[in-house]
Amino acid sequence: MKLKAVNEKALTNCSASQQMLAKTTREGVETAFHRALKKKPCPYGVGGTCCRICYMGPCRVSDNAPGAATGVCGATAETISARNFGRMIAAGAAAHSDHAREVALTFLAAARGEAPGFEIRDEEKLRAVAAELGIEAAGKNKNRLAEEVGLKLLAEFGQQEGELHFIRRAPAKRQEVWQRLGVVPRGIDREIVEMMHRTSVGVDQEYVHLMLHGMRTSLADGWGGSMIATELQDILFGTPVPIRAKVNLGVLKADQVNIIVHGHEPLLPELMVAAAKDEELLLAARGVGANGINIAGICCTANEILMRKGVPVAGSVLQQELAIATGAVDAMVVDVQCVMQGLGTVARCYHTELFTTSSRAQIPGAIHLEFNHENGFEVAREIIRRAIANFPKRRAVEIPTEEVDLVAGFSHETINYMLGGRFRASYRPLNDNIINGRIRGVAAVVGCSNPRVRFGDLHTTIVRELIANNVLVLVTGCAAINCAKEGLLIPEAAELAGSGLREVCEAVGMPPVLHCGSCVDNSRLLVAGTAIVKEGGLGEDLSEVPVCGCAPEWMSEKAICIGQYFVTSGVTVGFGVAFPSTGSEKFSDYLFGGIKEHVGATWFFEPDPMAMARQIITILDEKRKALGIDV
Ligand code: CUV
Ligand code: SF4
Repeated sequence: MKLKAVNEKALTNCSASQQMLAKTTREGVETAFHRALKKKPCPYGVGGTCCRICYMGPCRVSDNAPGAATGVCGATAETISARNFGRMIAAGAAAHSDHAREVALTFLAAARGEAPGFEIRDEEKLRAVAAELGIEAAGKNKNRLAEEVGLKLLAEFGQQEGELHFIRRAPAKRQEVWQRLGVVPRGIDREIVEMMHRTSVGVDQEYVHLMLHGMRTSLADGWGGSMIATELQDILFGTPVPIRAKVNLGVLKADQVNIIVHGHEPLLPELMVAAAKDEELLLAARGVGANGINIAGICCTANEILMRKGVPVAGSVLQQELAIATGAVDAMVVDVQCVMQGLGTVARCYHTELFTTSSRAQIPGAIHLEFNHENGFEVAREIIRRAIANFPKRRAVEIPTEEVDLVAGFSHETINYMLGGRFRASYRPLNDNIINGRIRGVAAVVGCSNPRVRFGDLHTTIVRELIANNVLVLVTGCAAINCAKEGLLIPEAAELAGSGLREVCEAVGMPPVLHCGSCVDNSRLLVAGTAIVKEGGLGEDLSEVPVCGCAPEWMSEKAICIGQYFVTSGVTVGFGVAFPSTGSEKFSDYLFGGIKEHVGATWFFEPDPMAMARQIITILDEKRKALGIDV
């Protein structure tokens, strides 16, 4: 395909990606960046007021278009945008929670000895979670106990009545807010199903009422599905501790068999990392002239195995096609979520073999080798064998040299231990530093990247501004990877911080930007925020603590669900790019304002990164003032 020249520098701040964009353009290989330039978003859809839920329509409505104020059924812009928003929350919750379900099933199989290659690694965390769930641990070995924990958490998916267990982790005051609003989730699947029902034609048509259920569904993710995924993965693979690694396309090696693992569930990737050390496979690799087997990650799969194993990260979501374009990827292994169909086409332009591995996802042009917990090791070895056989077929190889150091592994447990020091793990020092003003507050910068905005630039611009103003930054997902590529995730980055934050970072030896993991690990941020509240001195609820969240380059429905569970938990959240309520003034007024009366926090929309950073700082300062600690 002949492609029009693109301005690589305008598309991203990442030089390795710029280089690959020039290469793909030259070679006529279309990527998401090229397609985004050709396709403009639908003006109704972008504001959330395109309704496709029945065939009296589809209807596109607008607050201010004469004659287009309602759909055929009479639905108003606020109803339509709230319904669409609710469905985005449901889809996001479904994605995270179905990931969690798969992990729970593998966890259970591992406990029963039915999942070769998997075992219960973090017994300490297992015992802590069991105690929380009220499971009697005395006299039980770890597998027996894990079986009970697995069964108990698995039951929360299909639970019809009652409350999800981890809701009780939240500050007492926050739980009262949820009780009062009637938004405590009963069962994970139930809330998602009810959201789909309520938003089908002719059911719930009052936007605030719809959003109350949106809140309940989001909580079923944040304090349900996502939290279950994080906790069980920690027990199964180990709770992350600080670890050094490398990031960007330069982690691909010209002289090694390169295999990229991409997607979300760390199950098969964990086995692949282990299998890549197999002597027999290494010998086979040498047989085709390769000096080793190099596994690297993309997207949240990358974050998972980075956090626990220090596996190098090739890039974030918008680099999936660009990685293949290096010509040096012998196999790419994907499972679920954020995997572009375009990979199939790009892979065909090079020698890369693309493998789909989940029973839930296939892509035209990919080889489907299904993973389940019984055959995991064989699938891992088979893929590596095929990647080795593929190695001699490389052509048009050009690997960017960018390969940057980072430190990851900041679980809640790590933060507790690291800040508390050797003698007593605690959040006290963090709280004290917030109270004395060395740290102004804590901001979470999370979420995807989106070719509609300059890739990576928004994340890093915001983060630089925040740390310069003494805001401690926690990152997850693709935002974390993009910040790592700019060298913001090493202790030396403390030089870029304001004097207060810098002092704290240097005393502890930590970076000013802490990588807390994948998207499901945003649940770690809820736990960390709660630990700050419980430590004392900064209010009694998450809505009082100087914390704020943002996803400036978001694109996924999952991001909306995450944003909503933060807001429902009392943390104000800013999004960039565009916002799917702006087609309705009423619904926007609620999300950006009225919702505060319900949960003590709001959404805000701000596409400009510097303005976003300033907005976050303003919010933190307001919280400080309310607490009487403004300095
Ligand atoms: Ni789950 S959801 S693009 S990989 S952060 Fe990355 Fe993170 Fe968004 Fe997807
Ligand atoms: Fe149109 Fe109403 Fe049907 Fe939506 S539900 S497509 S607004 S008629």
